[in-house]
Amino acid sequence: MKQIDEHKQEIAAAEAGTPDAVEAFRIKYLGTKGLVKAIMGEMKNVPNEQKKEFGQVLNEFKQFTEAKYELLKESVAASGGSSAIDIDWSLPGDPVPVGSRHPLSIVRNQVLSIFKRLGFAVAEGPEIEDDWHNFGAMNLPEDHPARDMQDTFYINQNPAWLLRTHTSSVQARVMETQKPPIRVICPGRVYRNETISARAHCFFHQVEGLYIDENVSFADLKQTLYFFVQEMFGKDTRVRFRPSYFPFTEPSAEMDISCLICGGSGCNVCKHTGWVEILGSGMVHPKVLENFGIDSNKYTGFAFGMGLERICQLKYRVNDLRLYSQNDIRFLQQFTGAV
Ligand code: 2NL
Repeated sequence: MKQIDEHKQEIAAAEAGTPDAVEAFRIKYLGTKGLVKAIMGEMKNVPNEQKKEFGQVLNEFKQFTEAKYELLKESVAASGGSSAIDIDWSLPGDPVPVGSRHPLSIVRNQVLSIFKRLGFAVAEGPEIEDDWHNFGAMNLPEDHPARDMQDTFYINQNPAWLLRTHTSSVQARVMETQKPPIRVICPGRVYRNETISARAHCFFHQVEGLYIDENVSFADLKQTLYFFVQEMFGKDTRVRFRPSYFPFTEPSAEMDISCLICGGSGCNVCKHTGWVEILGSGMVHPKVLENFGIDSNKYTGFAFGMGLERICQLKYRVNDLRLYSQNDIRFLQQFTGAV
């Protein structure tokens, strides 16, 4: 009886600030190996004539303990699972680390926003493509080396599918479903079967643009891309076009900008020429237009494509392509200050 009195005092004084502490209380006093059960086990040692009185005391002790348990449970629930006693609300909060945008995303967003201001709409499409949208529609002949297994990833289960090698496949899908005037800009990841090194990777990020309407000329191509360069790299940047060849454009041109690193006087980045190549472009080949039922006598268009890794390398001086996909936060954190 004396023991029970002592336990009652202890129980009355018990506190529990968390759900775990409430559970510990239950186990200690009301569990199958708890105190209440243990004291009830004492019943067999009580002389018969006292059993009734002791039984009543025991019962009352059990109810007392259960009531206390309910009380603790309620007060923890009311305080949202933690007690007001053991929390110092004046402590500073846990820091929430703010991430940074990936440099390729930063550059992609910059490129897109410039072309959006010129009225281009953003279009996206699948990374797994069929031969027609990636190659056939783009006027690449059956025996073109780009179609080779060595250069293109084909899907094992169905070699009619491949990983797109450029986002021209997205423009193909736009031409398939829309009529001119067409003015789209297509960002996305593209894949090529290359041995990975500082200068080559098996995937990269591209932005391609396409503009088709009546009377679109090479002058429009030049002025559009010149405007892009001025917005992207600054008003002092000069451009030059060099004749080139792509199966999907005719005529074709590559565009260089004056080297951002040395300002044109010659350095390692521009291999001492003062110029660096940033994109390929040209007037859309009439065959490509006709592939989509676009009358090449009525409509003309220009198109261009650029690798974002290259733009990013020039803007942020990233000298190893592998850095973009290694997820090394020492690299990524350097862009926290960029937009
Ligand atoms: C490069 C060069 C280029 C195109 C992409 C294109 C798309 C259509 C029709 C015609 Cl739908 N051309 N795209 C044209 C010229 C160059 O990309 O160096 N890319 C990284």
